[in-house]
Order: sequence, then structure tokens, then C-alpha cells
Amino acid sequence: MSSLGDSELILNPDGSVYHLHLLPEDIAPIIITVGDPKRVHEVSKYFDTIEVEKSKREFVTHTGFYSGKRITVISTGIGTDNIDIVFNELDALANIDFKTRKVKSNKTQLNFIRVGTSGAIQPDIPVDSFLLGSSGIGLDNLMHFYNYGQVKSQELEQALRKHLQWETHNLYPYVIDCDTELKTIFTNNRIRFGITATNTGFYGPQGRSLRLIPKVDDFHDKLASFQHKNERVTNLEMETAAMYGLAKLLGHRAISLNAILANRATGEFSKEGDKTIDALIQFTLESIANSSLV
Ligand code: R1P
Repeated sequence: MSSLGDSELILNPDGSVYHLHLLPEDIAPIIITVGDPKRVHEVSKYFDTIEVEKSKREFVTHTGFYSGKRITVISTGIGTDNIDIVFNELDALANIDFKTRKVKSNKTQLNFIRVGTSGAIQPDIPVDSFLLGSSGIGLDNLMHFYNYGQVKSQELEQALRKHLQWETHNLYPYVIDCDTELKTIFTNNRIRFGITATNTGFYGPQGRSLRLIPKVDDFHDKLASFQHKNERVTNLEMETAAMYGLAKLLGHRAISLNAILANRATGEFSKEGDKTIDALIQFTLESIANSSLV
């Protein structure tokens, strides 16, 4: 196999990967992703030790030990465009030899756990609850730039496209499931499950209208009324579907945990969001500590 050129695998003068500014030894196979760079500290403050603290742009990384497990926590910023950068560069750190610039023959599998915030679209999902996205619906177009056919949830994707009929809006949602083994680790009686919808924006692309009127006028009704084998679309955010798609294509595992801060159906917003996020962080760390993840 030929080696990757300087313009494809871009390394900084210190040998670190271009955007994340990390060296291969800086990351652990258990990786918690958060959107907000400030949330990185909110996670790592619970670590017993912190050995790596690096940052560039919105990508802040801390690596340390929690209850004997080496864990990396990294901020992705907002959106699936950033997920493309973070997942490709973290995979490169694990699976490309930066000296030879060739893909390693022995692959390292990474475990990605998103600890994010989200808005529910079903009235019965309370604010301040926790929700695990069993599947991700990508309303963005990221996975259309990869051959994702082999990893998609074919039946769910077909049923959803038939229900939405959003080809008229040039929208071809992709659907990818979470990793089932990670799902088991984070299953407990505090967690709800549902299908998470991911989109590229926060306002029009999530059916919000401040001064501009979104073009897809049946956005919430169409998503909320979709039913498939007792599953329904529960929440909206901006990273999950792309995480599931890229993780599966690259041979990694991913799960997305959401602190529900808004309920779009009832119009409520959490009055204690920070407390809810902190509770989800502690739940995530304890679940990792009690798991067989290494
Ligand atoms: C929008 O406010 C951001 O919040 C949610 C969305 O996915 C988006 O990134 O997640 P985070 O709180 O993890 O950033």
C-alpha cells in the first residue's frame, strides 16, 4: 500500500495530527465526546489522574484514569462537519503509522461515548431525563460522501424515507444503529431509548423559527409520527447519526447519550441543565468503571 501524502494525512511540525493537535500516545481506546469544550473539564475533574491536556480550536482533549480505566475526553464542537474531522483524526491516531504514513495491519478498536445535550420531540419525554439513541437518523449529508450502504439500517431507512417523503426537499435521510454491546453497558433504569435525529443546524434544520420560517413546515409532525416496530423518533441534536456511521465504517463502536434539556412538543426548557449534564457525566463514568471496557 502506498503511503498517504502530506496533503491527505496532515501532520503538524511536532508530529501531531492537524486539527486535534494530538500524538498517537495521547489517546485512550475509551473516548468520551462532548460538544462544549468547557464540558471536557466537567468530565475530567472526576478523573483520578490527568496525564494529557491539549487543545486547538474547539477541540480540547484530556486523557487520564478513572477507576483504573484510561479514558480520553474530547470536545467536538457542534455539528457533523466536526464529527468528520474528529472521527477521522482519532482513527488515524489509532490506526495509521505516522512515520510510514501507512495504515497499520493490526487495527485498534475505539469506543466512542457521546455525552451531549438534546431536545425531545415527544411530549412524554421529560426535560432533565437521559436518552440513549438506539439509532441515528442523519438529516445532514455527511454519510452520503462515504459508501455507507454496508453499515446502514436498511429497513428503518426505507420505512422512514417512505413516511417522510422529503425527497421533494432534497432530503435523503440515512439511518445507522448504535453499537449493541455499548448499548448494554449504558442500559439501566434511568435511561430511555429512542431514535435520535441529527441535523446540520439548530434553527431551521430543527424546525425552529425566530425570524425565518423553515421551509419544511411539517418537520416535527412528520418525525414525531413515524413508527417502526414499536420504535419512534424521540429527539433532535447535531452529531449522533454521523458518529454512528463513521464509527461503524471505521470498525469502531459508538453510543450517544443525551441529557434532554428541551421538550419541543411541550415548549419546556430545563431549569437545571448543568445539574442534569453533571448527573449524566457521573452515570457515564460509573458505567464505564463497572464495564469490561479497557
Ligand atoms: C447545540 O446547542 C449543540 O448542543 C447539542 C447539539 O448536538 C449541538 O452540538 O449537543 P452538545 O451539548 O453536546 O454540544
